[in-house]
Amino acid sequence: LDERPEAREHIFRSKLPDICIPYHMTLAEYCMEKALQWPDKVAIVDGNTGKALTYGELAVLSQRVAAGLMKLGVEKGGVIAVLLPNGCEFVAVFLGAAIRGAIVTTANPFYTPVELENQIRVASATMVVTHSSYVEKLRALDLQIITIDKHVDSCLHISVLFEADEEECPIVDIDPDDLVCLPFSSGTTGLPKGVMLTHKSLLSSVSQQVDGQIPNLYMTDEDFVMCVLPMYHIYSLNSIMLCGLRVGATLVTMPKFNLQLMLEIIQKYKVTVLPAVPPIVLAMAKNPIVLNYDLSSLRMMLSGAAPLGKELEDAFRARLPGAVIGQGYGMTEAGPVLAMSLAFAKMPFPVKSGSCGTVVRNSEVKIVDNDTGLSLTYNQPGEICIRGPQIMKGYLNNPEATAHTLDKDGWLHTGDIAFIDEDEEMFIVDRVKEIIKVKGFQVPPAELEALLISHDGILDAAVVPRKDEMSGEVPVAFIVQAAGFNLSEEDVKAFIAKQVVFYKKLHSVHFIDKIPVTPSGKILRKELRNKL
Ligand code: 4UW
Repeated sequence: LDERPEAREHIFRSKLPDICIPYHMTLAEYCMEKALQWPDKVAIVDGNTGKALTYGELAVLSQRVAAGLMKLGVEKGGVIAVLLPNGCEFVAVFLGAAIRGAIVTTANPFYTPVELENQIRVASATMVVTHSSYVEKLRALDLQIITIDKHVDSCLHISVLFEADEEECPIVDIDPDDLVCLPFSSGTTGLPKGVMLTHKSLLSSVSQQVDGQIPNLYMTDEDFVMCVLPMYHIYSLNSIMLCGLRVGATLVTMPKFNLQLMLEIIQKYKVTVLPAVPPIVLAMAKNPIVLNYDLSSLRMMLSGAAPLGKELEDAFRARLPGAVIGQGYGMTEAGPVLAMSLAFAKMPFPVKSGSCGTVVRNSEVKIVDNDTGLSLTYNQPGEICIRGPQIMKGYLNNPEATAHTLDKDGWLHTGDIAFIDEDEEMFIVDRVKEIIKVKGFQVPPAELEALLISHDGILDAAVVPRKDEMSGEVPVAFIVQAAGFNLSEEDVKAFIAKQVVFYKKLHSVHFIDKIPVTPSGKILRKELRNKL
């Protein structure tokens, strides 16, 4: 009997050769390595205002931020929350913190005070950089607040960072396994957790996408990359911001999505790369106003963070045949990119609509049958597991959740069900985890269920996804009402709506007698989904 692991496991790899990843570098050094070659090139331009920052300016600004953070007492390993819309402030603070050896936790600025408090507490952040309009939401927390726009009482102003002396930029001994970023994700189950991403994780993920002789995601210093997806989400942070800087592209930022504005900006700046989520692909493929713009500069459209149907991909192709469309597949815990379409490679491969890509280089993927634990071969659906230098170190202060997701052999279990065909293309067909994806945003059912049962009139609750043409999925609740209460659907919706960010709002509420559970007490989510 052949006892070697490779004899027992079917492992999938990229069709491109592995590359040499410069693990010894820090993330900031790596992303700004070539900045000196093009100091006068624009690194970031605000698509609305035209305000621009060159690579040379960004390099100096991030050194100033590092110096300023040190002066303010932020130590190596200290955690800073960044609560900002897309723009040069986000990028400079992120890089500056990385140079300082600090860790950035990113969150949606539209989060409610309760959502923010949870994350800031779990992350042990001591400082937040934000816009003056969000300060009131943070007042109750014990935090040093820095505002990027106007001065606000008892807060510092961003000038303490941006006008610090770059000569005082600290030289910090950073290990590749030191943390640099702490995004939050609920993973396969439960509440949002801090995902420990190290310098090595993010650097590896960027390298797997854009480095080497035949990059998988071929972007160059001639590209103008649309940055409309929020930088606080790992997709934009990694595949737009960090990849864009690494190759010397110009990031064209927008603080929030607006189709018409985005089209104007693509036309005006001759944007070449458009990373998007399925609702944006839908708009590009179907909305008539798209036809009023000259979009001939667009050469590449990426979709990710949620499933993109084959029909939609084909509709986009028919409308904009000059642009290559394809998908990437990411998960915060996976650092984040697991697979990327080889249509984006420097030497592109033919690909099929509906595929979420081929596993990235320097990584292994296996597809596991969750009943038998065996790894499967071509065309057999099972849970995707990935192993490589890019995956997370674990969940912050949560060994139990970490052990549930990362096994002893170093495999990350994604909770996504997929098969891989003979051309090494991956197709996601289902999800065995709880998470609901609304326009690519995570909505953790456990969070909504906890809020629901905190209501005196609700005995038990379960939240599951319902398919939705515009958003992909939306959360809906099943409720067991307490005796003596007469709650309406609207009462329950309103109760949740005031406590959560807009995309977590409930779309419908169904009253039932009992939430179906397994003998061990786990909610039978599939049964509820089938009721819809
Ligand atoms: N098809 C179907 C997909 C797909 C998908 C993700 O919020 P998270 O943790 O993370 C993300 C990251 C997405 C991403 C990052 C970088 C990148 O280049 C890229 O593609 C261009 C995408 O979404 O949610 C993770 C979960 O989201 C689902 C899947 O369930 C995954 O576990 N998901 N991408 N193409 N589903």
